[in-house]
Amino acid sequence: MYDNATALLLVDLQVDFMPTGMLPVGDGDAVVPLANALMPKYRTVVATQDWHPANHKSFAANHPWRKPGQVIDLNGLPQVLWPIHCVQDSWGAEFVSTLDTSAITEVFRKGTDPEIDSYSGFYDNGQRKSTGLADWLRGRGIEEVHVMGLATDYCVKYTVLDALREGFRTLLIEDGCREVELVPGDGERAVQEMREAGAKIARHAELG
Ligand code: VGL
Ligand code: ZN
Repeated sequence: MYDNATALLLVDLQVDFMPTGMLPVGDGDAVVPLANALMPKYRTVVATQDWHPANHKSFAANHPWRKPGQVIDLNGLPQVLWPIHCVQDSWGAEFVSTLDTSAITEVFRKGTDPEIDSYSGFYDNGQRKSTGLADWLRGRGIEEVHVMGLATDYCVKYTVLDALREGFRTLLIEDGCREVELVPGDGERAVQEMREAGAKIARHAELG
């Protein structure tokens, strides 16, 4: 059991990010048993949920003649276009059925504004609107977060960078993550970026 000031953050363990989902993360299902094993060790477990309206502008299908993987300018920010995924109330947006959701303390949803994407569980990609996660954590006396989930090079990375910016000691559970890797090497580069920003990187077996 960790002390009460440490929370586990589970990033986007949803059907659409599993290998058979709409935005498949290779081997993404392999981290679910790890999440289940870790949850009972924390008093506070937060799960983020990518939660897009069907008209979300991160979907390639909502732009004529665009396909997934292309990058556009969306309201002044570069935006990777994705397949339709994690549409609010759809099956693909649900937590994967193998995840033990009974141990989750609170769920934070993100990506609900169709005009801006939100990889981080804390803020949208323009740092314009907060999900309330940082204040919620502080309200519970949390000082340190342990982060795992999907995908290393997008939602995990931005969640970790924002956690650090918000002043939380932040540890990445490296073997609890998998990457999308639109470009080969993106996963490794993301881990490097998190390390340089001040995150501790550990494998789950090394956790206290
Ligand atoms: C994610 C791309 C689009 C993620 C979410 O969870 O990493 N990636 N939406
Ligand atoms: Zn998304």
